[in-house]
Amino acid sequence: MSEKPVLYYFNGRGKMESIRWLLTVAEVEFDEVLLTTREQYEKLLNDGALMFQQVPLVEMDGMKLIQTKAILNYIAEKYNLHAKDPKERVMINMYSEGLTDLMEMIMILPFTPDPKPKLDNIQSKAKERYLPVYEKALTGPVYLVGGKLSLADVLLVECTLMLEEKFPDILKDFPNIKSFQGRMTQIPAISRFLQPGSKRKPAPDEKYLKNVVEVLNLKLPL
Ligand SMILES: N[C@@H](CCC(=O)N[C@@H](CS)C(=O)NCC(=O)O)C(=O)O
Repeated sequence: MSEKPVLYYFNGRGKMESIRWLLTVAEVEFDEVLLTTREQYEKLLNDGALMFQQVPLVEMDGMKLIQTKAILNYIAEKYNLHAKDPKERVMINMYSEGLTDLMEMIMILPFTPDPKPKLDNIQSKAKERYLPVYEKALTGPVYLVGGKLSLADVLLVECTLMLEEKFPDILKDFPNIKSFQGRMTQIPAISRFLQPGSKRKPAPDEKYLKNVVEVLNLKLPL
């Protein structure tokens, strides 16, 4: 098995993108196997690599890791991006879950027949339910939990950039989050990740959608 983690996923963001972000912030180099054909996916299934017949799959430390949250937690624990005690851990997990809920709403948009009402719903949920929580948590502190960089911070910067792609002004009433985003994007590893040519994936397009549908044999709408 390779020394570097190997990420098996589509050539797009989806559920793997947060894992790419976290490895990047941990300054861990990784390789990717991009799934472009049904045959590649069937091979993984036939080899027994996918415990629940789903990707993301990350080969790392001699293990075949699946389930996005489990993978994120493993990487965060290993690279000192998680908590130092159970109370901090539960806070990091609570903040992280909120962000993954919000990002999943955005993630499934391209697979939805009529995205406009969904988009409006995401915007109001983001403004009224989610962003106020992070705005308040960042009144004073530099990081969300425990005075140090954690998984929750990495997901927050990813999520804010994703939101701004859809709603460019969305952070205008959230100055603490905006300055947090400014600080985070100056971290050298993140700044490199945001440059063209990095392993960061672009927002989903028709080609990505078609690829996922073919590889997974999906019946749309989901
Ligand atoms: N709870 C899992 C869900 C993974 C998941 O839904 N993966 C999709 C691709 S993003 C998949 O492999 N779907 C195929 C299937 O469920 O048969 C996780 O978070 O990793």
